[in-house]
Amino acid sequence: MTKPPLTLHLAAPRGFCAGVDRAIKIVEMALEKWGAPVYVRHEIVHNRYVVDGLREKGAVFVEELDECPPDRPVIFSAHGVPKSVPQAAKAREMVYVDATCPLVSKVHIEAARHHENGLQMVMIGHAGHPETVGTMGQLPEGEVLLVETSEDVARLAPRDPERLAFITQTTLSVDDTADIVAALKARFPAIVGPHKEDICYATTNRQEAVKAMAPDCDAILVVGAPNSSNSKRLVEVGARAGCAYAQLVQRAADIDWRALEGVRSVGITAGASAPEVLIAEVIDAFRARYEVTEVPVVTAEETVEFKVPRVLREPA
Ligand code: 0O3
Ligand code: SF4
Repeated sequence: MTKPPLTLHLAAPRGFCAGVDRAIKIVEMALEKWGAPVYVRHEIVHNRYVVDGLREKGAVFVEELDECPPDRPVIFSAHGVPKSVPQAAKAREMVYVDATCPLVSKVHIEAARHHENGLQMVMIGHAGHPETVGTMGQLPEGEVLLVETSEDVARLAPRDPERLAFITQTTLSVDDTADIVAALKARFPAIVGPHKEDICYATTNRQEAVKAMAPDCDAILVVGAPNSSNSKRLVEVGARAGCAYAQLVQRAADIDWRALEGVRSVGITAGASAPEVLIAEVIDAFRARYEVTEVPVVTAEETVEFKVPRVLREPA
């Protein structure tokens, strides 16, 4: 039987970012250095395949530090942790390695600097997301006010509207965040903050690539996990940029082939925590059903790399 033709638009950049790459390496190197088990507080990155693979090598995933024994090393996930977490690890004399992405740590430092200057913070982020919890947890209770939408900005009741700064989660929608920042500046003209926001290069680039391909795609599949903020934003960006069907899939088995009946062009991208092997699996699933023509959609080149912490680079 002849296969129907299909154009596959392959977004680039897609998939792993430098912070995710580093965080996974940290767990692997910690397992090599100290042997199993090594504890990891929270999913190292939001991807079940990655987490299961590390678990097989001897990593034990927990949600809170007090679930770890004091005599085994513990790693903090790429999303960052409140200040109280390393403090508690120190108090228990634990060996810990912080896999917080340096671009998240940069936001923590920004928040601390504004606080030292006597400014109250407004954080643009998603309530309950570990990065938001970690960043808000850099400062004492009440010093960081959270907004998720422009409507939330109207409800803010800061201590002093003249002495405010804003920070953001790194994985937000670039366009939604621009609207929220505009609402903040309109209501609080004295508010200080980064040039635009704290959204990282990887989030920005992946959204750009999706925007570029969306008008040419009957459907877009984003490889990523349901708890991955940056992956979910890619689905929204694709839909908003004009693609009628944008869907998150964890791997090939999740593809709804009936929903794709009749499509002639499909866009493929992946969140920053989705491994290449799952992206390849999705592409292969299309090759099995269609006569595929691949079209790369390259909107940026990425060369960012982060070193692992020194403790893991030193000989055992
Ligand atoms: O923050 P998000 O839910 O997107 O996290 P992921 O999916 O693990 O991706 C990595 C991003 C990150 C660690 C924080 O910026
Ligand atoms: Fe770091 Fe950005 Fe990757 Fe988050 S998405 S881990 S901030 S590079």
